Amino acid sequence: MYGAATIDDNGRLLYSTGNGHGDALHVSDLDPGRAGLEVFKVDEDASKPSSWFADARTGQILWSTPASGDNGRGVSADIWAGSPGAESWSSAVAGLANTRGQNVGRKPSSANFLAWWDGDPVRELLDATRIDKYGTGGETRLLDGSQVASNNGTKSTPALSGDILGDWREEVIWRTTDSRALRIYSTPIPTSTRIHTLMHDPQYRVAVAWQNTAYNQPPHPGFFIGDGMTVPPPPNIYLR
Ligand SMILES: [Ca+2]
Ligand SMILES: [Ca+2]
Ligand SMILES: [Ca+2]
Ligand SMILES: [Ca+2]
Repeated sequence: MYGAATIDDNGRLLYSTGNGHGDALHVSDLDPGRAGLEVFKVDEDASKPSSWFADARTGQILWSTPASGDNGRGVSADIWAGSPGAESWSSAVAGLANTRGQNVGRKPSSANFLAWWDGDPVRELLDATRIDKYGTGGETRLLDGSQVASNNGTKSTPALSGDILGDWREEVIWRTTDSRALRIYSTPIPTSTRIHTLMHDPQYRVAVAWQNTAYNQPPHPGFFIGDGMTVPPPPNIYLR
C-alpha cells in the first residue's frame, strides 16, 4: 500500500483511490465492527478530500472530509475508549472523528506517532520525546525523555518505535542530544492484557521496517488492539 495505490500480490494494481500523495497513511483493523482492514489517509491537493477512510481491500471510500489543500498530518488509532474502534484526526480538520467520520470530541494536541505504553489496550500519543495519554479534557504526560532528541525537523519522529523487547507494549528509541548513543525506553507499567509480542504479526513486522522508508509513520498490526478487543488470532509463525 503506497499512498492512494494498493498493489496486489501478483504485482498488478489492486486499486487506486486516485487521491495521490499524502503525508500520512494508517492501515489496520481501524473499525473492528466492520470486516477486514481499513485505511486512513490525508491528502495534500486542493482538488482531493482533505482526509478519507476506506476499505483497505477494495479502496471503497467510507467517509471523507472536504478538500482543504495540504493537510500535513493525520493519525488513526484507538486512543479513546469513549468511542468504539479507532479515532481519526488531522491538521486541517476540526475535531476527532469516529469510525463513521462523525466528530466525537477534542482533537489531540499532537498528530504524529503512537505507542502502547500504559496497561490498557487503548493506544497512547507519541510526539517528539514525549508520550501522552489522551483524555477528553486534555492529555496526561506519561513519559518525558530527558537529554534525548527526535528527528526529521518539524516531523519530530523517533529513531524507531515498536515492540522490540519484553511484552506487547511498544518501546521507543531516541538518540541522545549529542547523537553519541541510542536509548531504548520501555514501559514500567504492568498490564493484565496477555497477547503475543507484536513482531509475531507479519503486517506489524513490515510496519516497523516502513518507518524508515519514505515518510516515517507509526506501525500498526493486522488486527485490532484497543478497548473491547477480542483475543487476536494466534500467530502463524514456524521456528526452525
Ligand atoms: Ca475492520
Ligand atoms: Ca476508540
Ligand atoms: Ca494504553
Ligand atoms: Ca515491548
